[in-house]
This record gives sequence, structure tokens and C-alpha cells, in this order.
Amino acid sequence: MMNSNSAVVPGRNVVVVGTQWGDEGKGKLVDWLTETATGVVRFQGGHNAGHTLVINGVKTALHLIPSGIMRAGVKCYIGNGVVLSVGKLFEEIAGLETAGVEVRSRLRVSEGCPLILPFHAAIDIAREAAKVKAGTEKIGTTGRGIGPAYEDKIARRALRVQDLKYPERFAAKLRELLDLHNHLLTSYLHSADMVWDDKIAGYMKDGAIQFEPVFAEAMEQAERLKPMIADVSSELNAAHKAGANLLFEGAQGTLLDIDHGTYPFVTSSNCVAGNAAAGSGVGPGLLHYVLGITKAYCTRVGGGPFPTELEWEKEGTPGWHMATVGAEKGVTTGRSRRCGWFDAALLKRSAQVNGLSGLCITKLDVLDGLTELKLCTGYELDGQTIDILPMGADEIARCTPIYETLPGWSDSSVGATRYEDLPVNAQRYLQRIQETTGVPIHIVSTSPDRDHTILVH
Ligand code: 2SA
Ligand code: MG
Repeated sequence: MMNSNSAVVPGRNVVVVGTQWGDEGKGKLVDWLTETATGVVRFQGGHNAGHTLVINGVKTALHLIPSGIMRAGVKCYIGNGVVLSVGKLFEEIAGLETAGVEVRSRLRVSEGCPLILPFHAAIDIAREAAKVKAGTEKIGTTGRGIGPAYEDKIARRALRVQDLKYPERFAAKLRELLDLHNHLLTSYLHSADMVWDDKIAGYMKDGAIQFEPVFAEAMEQAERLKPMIADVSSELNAAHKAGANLLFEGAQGTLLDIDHGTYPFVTSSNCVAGNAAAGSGVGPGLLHYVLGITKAYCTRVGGGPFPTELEWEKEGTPGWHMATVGAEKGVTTGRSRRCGWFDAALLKRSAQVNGLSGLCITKLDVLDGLTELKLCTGYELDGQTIDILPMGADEIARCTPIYETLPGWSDSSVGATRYEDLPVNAQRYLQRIQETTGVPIHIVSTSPDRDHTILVH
């Protein structure tokens, strides 16, 4: 249990991860925990993330910049594990600066980040379109070029932030990359009906991405990025030695992890807590506490299996209630999120692959007014009963959930700031979550607002 107003105590670093399929409310919690942190670090993903913060009633959506940016004085780091679109970074910086937030002097970007370039988004979109045309289930990506950028990283041919400092080297590598990607793009375009948006069309001629506009844009961005480029690993280690409290902000969620998620319906990075070390350049010994952000029900955006999924489009159903009261729409793409009951067997998988120290339950208030709640404690799979989510999409798709039913509550829990003020049945529901997942609940969030947060003692 925590004994200060946040999990952060001197010399104690915290990793915040999503334990489901993303959109658990990590942004709000990172911002809240940042009250006593000195640095916030992104270690994976890219601008596919959408972290919403509400401060004094004003909503801010962040995709790439760590959520700590909303607290004056906090340093923000983009670690080597993040795939970086420099253009998107500057769009986000401009938005924040317009809102009066000082960014450039507080943001450090790793030289090791692989770059997302315009052809990555083109490949991402064309590949999904080709799947649709072929009648195979698409991944439902965000179309931001995340997968193709990580493919280049793993294939050891990516352009990285540090390459921006050397125009000739950059140009040579870019030409090679373009040859390959234009070739790929042509093959996808044979089997997809594509209409490019203006942005991507601006780089294209005769169905191929052109060298000149991509190169010129990158070189112009490089000049603006240079003051923020840093050896993030060394800076984090030095900050730690100087007594900093660091917060590692995960994006997406555990079931979208490339290894432990519902493969192949996953993102292309490791979203689990262990990657906070590899994706930023600190040793695992510096990760002291792992907070698992967990929605009081489940949502998923994009394709892939979801054992406890409910019908969420039919008015009056519990799934519809979650989708509408919870405003379940993607922050990055605006897509509707699928909704379903809380899944404790899924959480068990998440707890073990992250080494969770404690849970933060979010959006409990969304369940206000439901007469009864179901909680999944295991599944029937091929005639056997199991109590933990199996690995990989195929087996998960064959799981039939086993539920227990709990009474709902009609009183409002919105904005509660003390555990005892929660409706009794809400407390009982939380108790069951704790018992069935085997992880203690340390924090409960009762609205998107920073102040509506309960520390459980
Ligand atoms: P990608 O684009 O290659 O990472 O997509 C692969 C899968 O990962 C899912 N994914 C996400 N799921 C939830 N939230 C995410 N961020 C945004 C948000 C998403 C949005 O906060 O709402 O706005 O749509 C996110 N990013 C990636 C994606 O749906 C695919 O299933
Ligand atoms: Mg999100």
C-alpha cells in the first residue's frame, strides 16, 4: 500500500502500464503521479497512443509527448524504444505551445529512436486495405506507420534520430529504404483500392514516394529537433543518481504487446513493464514499482479476439451503457471501442508478465446505474476449464468465458475521493476484482479529472 499522496517517493521509480488493450486511463494517472515526480519517460509505441488529460475541466490529448508535460518543471523523455515521427512531434509541440505550455526546454529525445517516415504510414494503410480486399481480417491498425517502422528497426535498416545529424548518410540510407518501400507499396497497391489523403499524396508521383520531398522535410525538421536530441540513457541514469523520481509511461496495453498479446492482433512493440528498461536505457533494477492501470470493464479498438465482448451497439444493453457513458472512442483515430465485462483471467496474464505491484482501477463511475455486473474468472477451452488467458489469438478466440454475477449500484460514484464514499456494492465489486486477479488495488479513479482519485490504504 502506498503511504504518500502518490506512489512516488524519493529514489523510487514507477512504471505505469495498461493491463488490458489500451485506453485504461494511463494519461490521467501519469499526470496525477507526476505531482511528485521529476521526469516522465515514454519507452515504446509512437503517435498511435492517445493519452487524454483533463485539468481544470480542459481536455488535452497527447500522442507522443509524455503526459508529464502538463506539469511545469517536470522533464519529459522520449526513449529509444519509441518510433518517432518528427513531423507529428512538432505538431504536438505547436498545440501545447499555443495552450501556453513550455515544451522545448523540457523535452529530451533519444538519438536511438527509429524514425517514422511518410512511406511507413503509406505501407501501413495500403497493407490493411489489401487485407480488406482479400477478405482477410485486418489488424485494425491506427494507420500511423508504427508496424512498418518497427519492421525497419528489427531488420537493422531504420533511419534513426541520430542520422538526422548527417545529411549525406541520411540521404544514402533514405534512397535504399525508398527503393524497398516503393517496391512493397506497389505490390500492396496491386491488391488494394487506395485513395491517399492529401498529406501522403503530396510525397507521391506515379504511385511511388519521392526522395526529394521526404529528404527536404526531414532536413528542415532536423534543425528544429537538434536542441532536443539527447543521450537519454545517460541523462536518466544521471537523474536517478541525483535522486530523481522517474515515471515510465507505457502506451497501448499488455494484450497489445507484440509477444504477450493477442498475436497477431497486437501492436509492434513490447508494451509490458520490462520494456521500460530496454526502451529507455536504464537497468531493470531501476524499476521499483509497477502500477497496472485497469479499466473497471474491458474495451478494445481494432480487430482480434475479445472473450468478454458485449453487444455494444444496441441501446439499453450493458455494452451500450459502457460505450456511451464511458465515451469509448479512440483518441487518435476516433474509432468506436468495443466494450465488454471485466476479465480477471486476462488480468492474471497481465499481472504475471508485468510483475504488477498494484492496480489502479479507472472508470468505475461508468458502471453506476447497471443493475448487475458480470466478472469473468476463467474460460472453457476445448473442453477444459482454465483460469488464465491463453496465449495467441487462435486459442483466445476459442475461449468461452465463465462468469460470476455481482449486484450493481444505483448511487453515483463520480468524483468520489474517499474509498468509504463509494457505494457499498462498488466496494464489493472492487474487492472481487482484487480477489480474483490476485493483485492489490492501490488507486481508484472516479472521473477523468486529476483530483477525482482515491488512494486505497
Ligand atoms: P498499430 O497502429 O500498429 O499500433 O495498431 C495495432 C493494434 O494496436 C491497437 N492500438 C491501440 N489500441 C488502443 N488505443 C490506442 N491508442 C489510441 C487511443 C487508438 C485510437 O488511445 O484511443 O485512437 O484508435 C492504440 N494504438 C494502437 C490498434 O487498434 C490495433 O489493434
Ligand atoms: Mg488511449
